[in-house]
Amino acid sequence: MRPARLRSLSAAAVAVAALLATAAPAVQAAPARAAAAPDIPLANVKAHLTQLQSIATANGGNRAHGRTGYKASVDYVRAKLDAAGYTTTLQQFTSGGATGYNLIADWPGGDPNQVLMAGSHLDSVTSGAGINDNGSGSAAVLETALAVSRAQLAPDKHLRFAWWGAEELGLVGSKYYVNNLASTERAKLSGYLNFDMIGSPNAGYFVYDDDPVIEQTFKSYFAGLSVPTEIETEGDGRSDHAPFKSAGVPVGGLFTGASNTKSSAQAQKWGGTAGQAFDRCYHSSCDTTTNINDTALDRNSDAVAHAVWTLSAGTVTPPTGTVFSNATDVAVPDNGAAVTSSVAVTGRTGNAPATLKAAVDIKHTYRGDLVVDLLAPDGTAYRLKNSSSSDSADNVIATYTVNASAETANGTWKLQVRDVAAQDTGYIDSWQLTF
Ligand code: DTR
Ligand code: CA
Ligand code: ZN
Ligand code: ZN
Repeated sequence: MRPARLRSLSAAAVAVAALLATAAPAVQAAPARAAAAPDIPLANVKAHLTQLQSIATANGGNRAHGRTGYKASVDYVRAKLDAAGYTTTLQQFTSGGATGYNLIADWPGGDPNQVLMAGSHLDSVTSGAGINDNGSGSAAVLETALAVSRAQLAPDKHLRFAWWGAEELGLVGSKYYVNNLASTERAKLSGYLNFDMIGSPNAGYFVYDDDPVIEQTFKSYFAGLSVPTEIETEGDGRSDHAPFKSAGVPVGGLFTGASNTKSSAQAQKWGGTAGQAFDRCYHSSCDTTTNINDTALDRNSDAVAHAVWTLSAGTVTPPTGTVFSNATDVAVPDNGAAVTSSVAVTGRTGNAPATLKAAVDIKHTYRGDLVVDLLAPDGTAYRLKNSSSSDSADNVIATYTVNASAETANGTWKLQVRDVAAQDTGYIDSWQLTF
């Protein structure tokens, strides 16, 4: 509420504001974590795409299995990795009478009994250069691997990157890798992250709905960007994560869409064109370097790095590092009824922690108008922020620590926001709970 402008403020609210204005909760710094991933430069990722495009152009217009363009693609990626200090291996296989190659790159160090993998297929279809499908995933994984080298990252877990052959023939390369991995080696895989089409021109932001920890790692990253995500539904077994999932390895990944059509609701939240395919050049000759959405490629490349950094830091174990988030905007009525935004907490055991972290992002002018509460699944309210007639600053972007140890962890938790003074409006942008 702005004191300079006389505004209606109920007497009760004035009394509450006066009484509690000094009781605003302390804003806690986010807990110290493993170093955050660096930004992945979009220009670097696009430079790899330019190289892959040149390779296709010089080799009959494609980078398909069994064609010269595929092996040239492998040689390009491998040379970058060798120069960056990786231990690279070419795994050969035969499909359709032609030799295929998987490129495997191990980053020296880390616990050999806990291996985190990230991969993408490097082959295209025969009809085109395959820049979105799947130069985009291959370039993002390559640039993330190079960022690991630049940072001289020394994660708790061992990092392994992979570029698969003959995915377009039916996940042939990744199946060959998993089937030829000794069961003792397979058991060491703590997770496999897959990136197949992450720069679609009419992009959607889809997260694979498989391992919950991997899924939440991606979802909380995009929540931090205030980018809503959806669960990937175009086809569970339709990329290289499928053989790993069948072998019991935790999997996850990102996808920006192929031939399915973007809905009006999706265009509303992501932009782009409703009624049009996410990628109109899917498996076509027009899948060239012009067939990329830079914003989607940049965001997804950064999400790849975030997941690699986060999930390879052995210290972030599920009981303390699981994030439940909601990035759907909720308008807060001016001087009106309270509104809520929910997160469904699952997979926990017992009660919530005594140091439950609630990170909120509420865009609202004159934040003194707002009262913010956390509602536990049983309805118990925990006051995060009181109103204050003197707090004229905008936006509530803060992390609160709540002693929720009396509450059952699993269930629907709600962020409740009420505007108790006329004028100045806003909305819940996103929020998350970290258990
Ligand atoms: N099979 C991939 C593209 C693809 C289609 N649906 C999905 C779902 C999840 C990941 C990838 C895909 C290809 O054509 O390479
Ligand atoms: Ca970036
Ligand atoms: Zn494809
Ligand atoms: Zn693909």
